[in-house]
Amino acid sequence: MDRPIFRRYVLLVSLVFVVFASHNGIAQSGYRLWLDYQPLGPSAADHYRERLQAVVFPMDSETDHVAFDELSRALEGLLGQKPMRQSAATPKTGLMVGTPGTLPANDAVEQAKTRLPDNEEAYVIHHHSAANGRPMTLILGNTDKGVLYGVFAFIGALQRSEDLARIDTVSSPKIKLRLLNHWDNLDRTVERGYAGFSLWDWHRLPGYRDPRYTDYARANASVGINGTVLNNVNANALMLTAPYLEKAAALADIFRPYGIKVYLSARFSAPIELGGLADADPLNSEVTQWWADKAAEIYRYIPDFGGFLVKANSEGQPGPQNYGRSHADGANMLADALAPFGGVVMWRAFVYEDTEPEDRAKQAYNEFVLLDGTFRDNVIIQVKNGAIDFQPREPFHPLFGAMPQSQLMMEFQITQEYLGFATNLVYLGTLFSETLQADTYADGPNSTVARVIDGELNHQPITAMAGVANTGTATNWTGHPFGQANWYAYGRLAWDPDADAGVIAEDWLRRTFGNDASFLDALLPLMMRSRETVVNYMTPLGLHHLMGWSHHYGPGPWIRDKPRADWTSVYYHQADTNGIGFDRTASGSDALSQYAPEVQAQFNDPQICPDEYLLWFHHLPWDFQMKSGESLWESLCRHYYSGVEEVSAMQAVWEAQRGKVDEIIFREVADLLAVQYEEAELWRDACVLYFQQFSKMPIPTGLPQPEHPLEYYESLYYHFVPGN
Ligand code: GCW
Repeated sequence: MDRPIFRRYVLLVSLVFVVFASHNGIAQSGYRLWLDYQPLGPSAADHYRERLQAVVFPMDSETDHVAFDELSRALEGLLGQKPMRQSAATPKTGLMVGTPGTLPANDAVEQAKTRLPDNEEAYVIHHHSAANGRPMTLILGNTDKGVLYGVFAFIGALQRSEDLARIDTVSSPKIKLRLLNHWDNLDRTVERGYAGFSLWDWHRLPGYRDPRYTDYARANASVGINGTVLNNVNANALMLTAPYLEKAAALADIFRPYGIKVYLSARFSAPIELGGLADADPLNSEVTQWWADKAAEIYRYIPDFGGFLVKANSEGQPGPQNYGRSHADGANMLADALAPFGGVVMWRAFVYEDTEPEDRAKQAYNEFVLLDGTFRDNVIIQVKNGAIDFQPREPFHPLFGAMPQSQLMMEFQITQEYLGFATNLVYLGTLFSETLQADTYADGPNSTVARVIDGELNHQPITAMAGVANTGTATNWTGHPFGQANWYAYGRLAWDPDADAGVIAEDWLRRTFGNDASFLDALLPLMMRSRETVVNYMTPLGLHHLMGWSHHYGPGPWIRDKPRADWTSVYYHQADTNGIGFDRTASGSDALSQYAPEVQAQFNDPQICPDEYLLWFHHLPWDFQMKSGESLWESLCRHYYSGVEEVSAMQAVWEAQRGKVDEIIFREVADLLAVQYEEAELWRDACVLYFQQFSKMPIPTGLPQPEHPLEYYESLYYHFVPGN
């Protein structure tokens, strides 16, 4: 983080701290996430208590009920006082919550109404001083959903101990569909899941409705997530059978009051597997009829069903290309089946050839750009943030700047498949923002990815974002206590892709751990730096895809000779005695030409290309002179070593927090940081030794030699790695 911004945080942090003494030593297992309403310090509590004694909160719907319950729960926990509901304002009333339709008309409501954006999920928190001087806070939504989001935002402000007179916000989501994607299998294993088993207890559904489902919905609603895809994109057709639809419907019923819709991953070959048809050709009328009937059946179970997510012709999944048809043929066929009911199709662009590949980074673009403008209005193309696969760092996916006549959505990975699983502390808000703020130049400067996916640039009516969930049955939901921050940050950025990752991190810290200024001062910079740290010890300077075979755990730069070249590491790093890196300029795969000329100009010349992307786009000799003046080899070593040192610095920062957080969580994070340190060392030593065979240069003086020879690292084998 740059210094001025950091100073601003510090200032803000200390100001709030002076006004309200905060609570210390929160006792929590992590289960309650950022919704753990521990008592506020006395001055904050006193400030709120009197004003929030009585509330006017008309209740017309289930959503109103859950919003009021949440408010009561929060006030009871934070202030030790449940609010009294009243039908009209009395002198004691400091809070009114509702819509222009449900609240009694008065000046305050009229004023707040004028500030409400035209969006059914928008809300305003309006501070009103009546003529008699009595202050009043209004939480006003256009609909009950806006009310719910407003209530959660208001609770957040109380958790941060903000002065009531300053809690005044207008907020409207920039993205319409804000989803989690669960890669959850029906046997409850989770593909790339590191936090236990699937939350969905299929066997006991629909009969047993685990209270955890409600807590899941509360957490999502609190950050604005309004959709969830329940099953893995590597889909089992069984999900679409009646027994499972009944189970999914039970979940949908629980989520509905929280404004959350259920979606399902659809297996493209389901008409064969379930319907007994001879093929799943999207132009075969029997197939289209099968899907139309299936859609009608699903809507009988789930009247507000969101739609399908589809992974087709990718990594062995069936799809329209099996029948010589295009992705548009497949997506449009499903879209037609859902259209009468208002459902959408999220069709993934994560595709690459089964056969001898073109540079994998180019393939999605090659397949999809030709189809621009041919998709139905209820199809949205789901594009991963980068063109390879959720690596610790990738340049933004070229498709974001290349399909102006199609609806595009973002797919991020919240689960840390390539970023250290649930043992590494990595705050992903910065990674998400980096992609969102990247400039595609599709329509001149400031054509950021955020503006593409929020529909501003190409005026797409349906906008969406998906995050591959990091949740599971772990007591604390995400395995690593700080993994919760990534769920939180994802939701906040889906609501507003231009939000500041630092503000979000601070918010999460305060809501999770309280408002102790010294704790925040220490932890905020740590979180903000943590992603760069992992890049340094795993894949610095634009390297990518160096992880262990298949399970993706630990370093594997030596991975070669697999069924496909682009599943190996040697394909991506291309290290040999001449140098290292993947040449994606015109002299190589020319993937760079898929970007706008302005973007090409940033990356094309290795002398100019930012270090972060250097070896993504260039193959360079080991003695190539870096901007720092060091050789490429030296710089590579320094990045690996500094990554490990940074983890050690994180450990020291955390050690100093003893007593400021609950002891169990303190220990858990401390232990996990120790694990992270070992894993970082492993990455560093394995990669440095592996590349040294080619550079034939010494590890720069002053840096310790790896403990073991390369063969040792290559021989390490891990049994039963989770998520595989
Ligand atoms: O990153 C890769 C994962 C696969 C995943 C695939 C995808 C669900 O290793 O496990 O499959 O991406 O996104 O489809």
